[in-house]
Amino acid sequence: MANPLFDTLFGRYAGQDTAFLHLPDGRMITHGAFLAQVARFAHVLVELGAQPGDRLAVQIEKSPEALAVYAACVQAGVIFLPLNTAYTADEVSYFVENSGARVLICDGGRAEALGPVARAAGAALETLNADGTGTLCDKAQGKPSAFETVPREAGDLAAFLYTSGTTGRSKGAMLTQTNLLSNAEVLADYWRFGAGDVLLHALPIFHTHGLFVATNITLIAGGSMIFLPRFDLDQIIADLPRATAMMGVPTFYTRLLNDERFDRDLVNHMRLFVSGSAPLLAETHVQFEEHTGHRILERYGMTETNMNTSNPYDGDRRAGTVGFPLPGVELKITDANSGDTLPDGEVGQIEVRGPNVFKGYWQMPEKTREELREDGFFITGDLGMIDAHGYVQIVGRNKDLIISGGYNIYPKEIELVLDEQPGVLESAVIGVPHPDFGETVVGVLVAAPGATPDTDAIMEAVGQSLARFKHPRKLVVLPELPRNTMGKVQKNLLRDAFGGLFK
Ligand code: MLC
Ligand code: AMP
Repeated sequence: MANPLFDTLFGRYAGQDTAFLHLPDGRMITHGAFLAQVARFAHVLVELGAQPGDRLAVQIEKSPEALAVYAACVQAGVIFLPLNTAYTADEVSYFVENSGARVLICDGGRAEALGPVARAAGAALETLNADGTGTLCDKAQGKPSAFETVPREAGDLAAFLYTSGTTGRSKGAMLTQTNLLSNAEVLADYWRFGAGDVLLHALPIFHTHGLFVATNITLIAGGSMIFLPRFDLDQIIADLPRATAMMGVPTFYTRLLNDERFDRDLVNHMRLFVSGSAPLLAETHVQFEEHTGHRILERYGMTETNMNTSNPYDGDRRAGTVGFPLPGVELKITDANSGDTLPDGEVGQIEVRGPNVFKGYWQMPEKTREELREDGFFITGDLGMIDAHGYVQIVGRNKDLIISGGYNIYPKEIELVLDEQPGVLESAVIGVPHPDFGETVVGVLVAAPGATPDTDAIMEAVGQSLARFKHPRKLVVLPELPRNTMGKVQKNLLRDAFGGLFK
């Protein structure tokens, strides 16, 4: 095949009038119409000077056109780099600079703030608004509705997804065509997706879950999606009757369970509910089944690896587990010090290998070597075990990471900002249980000698540089941080002390 990812996901639909996207305003976009838009965008990318292998960064609202930009990149051989819409200009600046992006596409409302970012990085700036207007669409008008697909090898890069690290610096995970394609093929089969499926899609499309898992699977299977701009309870309740499947983070399911309109009758016809990106509490799993008769299918993945494990479609979907390694994926539990494989039942670090595992971190060979072994096993940073029935259980993390509503937050990044604030000697950022987001952020500050930190001013400063979802929901001031004999901050003690704040 000339361009395996494009040909398999998109190219085969050219000219077909089958349903692809159902939109909240009642419009339906066919596969053929979508493909024509993709081709027009691909012509614009070429006009903007984007060559195969160049990076194109986007910070745009979810829309059919936004999805078409992803497909246009695949068709033109350009590496797609989606960014969370909540990121501040400071944050976007790092990603554009670090990736050496040739083009940055943003919402019109952000063009003024991001203009200097694009200029400083030598990137072309275009706009694409939530309603499909903007300079990108202006330029696409009148372009041909067919584009000669740029040939790509299976091992060529298709996307960069940035993921933060324990040092606070984000790393660009390089994903190949094979990484994406192999995983979509396996999952569509494992979860029995078919042309009759209508996926209720309320996830953002700048992360693995909404972009690759949900979208690529639907495309492989020939199904369609109810494509919602965001998770809105009223809209979800209204659309569930015409869906067959839904994918979400645990917050989706706890919010649904808290709504009295969400009952057995509403979802009797549904084929599948999938949860991932964060731990689904066993009690949510049980409550969901009692309430609806459906067992949520929980799976486990990462930006670097796509999906690794899944509970079975037909067999027993067990609460508190993430199921079995997917076909083609090897998973082992190892001792963090020796790297030796541990027997079933023992807790250790989770390592995975397979065609789903990324190629490495962009321009960070040392980081890549630390996490991706020479034999192809990737050290996930998650701690887990394989139980007596072969199910994988995740029991914790070997990395200092908070997952709030499915978004990853690295404490170090926030601590670096807090430490710089006037009156602050040092800080520690922890995750504590939260009824809606699963976990949320608490910042613990120690005052500089004789100073009283102004927490309101500090929150304002944090808001300047960090996305809203990373902001501490509470700042507390302590005389000192608990440390062990090695001088390491004992975050577990802080979590014990403040774990009840949001209960
Ligand atoms: C929004 N806010 C969040 C937040 N989302 N704060 C913390 N954590 C989050 N996840 C902020 C808002 O800016 C707002 O700020 C306030 O919290 C309340 O907003 P809301 O209206 O209640 O939030 P909402 O817009 O409904 O968003 C919540 C959400 C969303 C859970 C629907 O965060 C979401 O779609 N999450 C999915 C993330 C995801 O796709 N992860 C997959 C990663 S891929 P204010 O100013 O109003 O207080 C991956 C690999 C894998 O991990 O395995 O899949
Ligand atoms: P990300 O960096 O956004 O790709 O997040 C990946 C991380 O999310 C994993 O390393 C896990 O810690 C976590 N994760 C994903 N799915 C699950 C799950 N089903 N249960 C527990 N944690 C999960």
